[in-house]
Amino acid sequence: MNQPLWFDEVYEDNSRLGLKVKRILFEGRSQFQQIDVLDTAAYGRVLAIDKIFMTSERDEHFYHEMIVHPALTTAENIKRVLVIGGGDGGTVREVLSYPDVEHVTMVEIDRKVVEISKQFLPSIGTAWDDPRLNIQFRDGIDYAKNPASPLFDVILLDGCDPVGPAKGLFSQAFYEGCARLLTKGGVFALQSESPFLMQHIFLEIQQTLSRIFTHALPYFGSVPIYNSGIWSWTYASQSTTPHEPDMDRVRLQEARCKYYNRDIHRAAFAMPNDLKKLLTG
Ligand code: SPD
Repeated sequence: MNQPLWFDEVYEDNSRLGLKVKRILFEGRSQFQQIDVLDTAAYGRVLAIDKIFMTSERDEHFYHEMIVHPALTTAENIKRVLVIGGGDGGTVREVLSYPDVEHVTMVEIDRKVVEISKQFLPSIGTAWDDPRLNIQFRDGIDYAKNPASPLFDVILLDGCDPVGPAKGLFSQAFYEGCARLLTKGGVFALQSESPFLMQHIFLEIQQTLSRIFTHALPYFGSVPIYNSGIWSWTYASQSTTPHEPDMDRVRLQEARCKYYNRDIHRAAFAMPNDLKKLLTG
């Protein structure tokens, strides 16, 4: 009898999250990384990069709604948005759900991730044809450092874990570049890893961002397909007062989102005691 096929994300040789695979839809290497698309029993179609789960048909809303809406409901203006990474299309889909967004630049290093996502994950990237979207296949690190890059009201960093080409997306120089590209009242939000299993990376991100921005506030949620389940994002801005959500924008999202609403938004910023101690001493 054939053994069932399992695909594991292994973290530091200490823990692994495994999914039973019904069918491998794509496996191959791009110029930058290993890309796999699997049809799984528990999560539907799943995208993995360098053997790390990125997103799945069944749980993608937990991640994409949370990387986008805390920033987009609170930034002073949301006309111009920059998304760095996010090659599966889930983040730009959420951004483009706001009629006030006039222009989105998506800077993705790996054209192949976009091609494969368009082909195998059409339910995630539903906004590829939106005329407000401009995709540039180039390195987000260079883009952020380039003095010729234009300014944005919101910048979202939807990158991988700090391995391979994504490593530089966790550096102070890169975050400084993003800060320079923000308009006044602008917001920078990024995925900031598991505050439990990857706590050292999470803490380093907080410390680095706090050196650059007036506010750097982590917020939390669950992403079932990520190792350890509990996940964090960080909200950073140069404003002197914290941003309050624009309730018209919140209501718009409450009418369409599966996960995000005003209570989730507020509760996500609640800080667990152990992390509070680690961050504030
Ligand atoms: N541990 C995986 C973190 C990956 C975060 N980005 C995922 C891309 C989804 N658009």
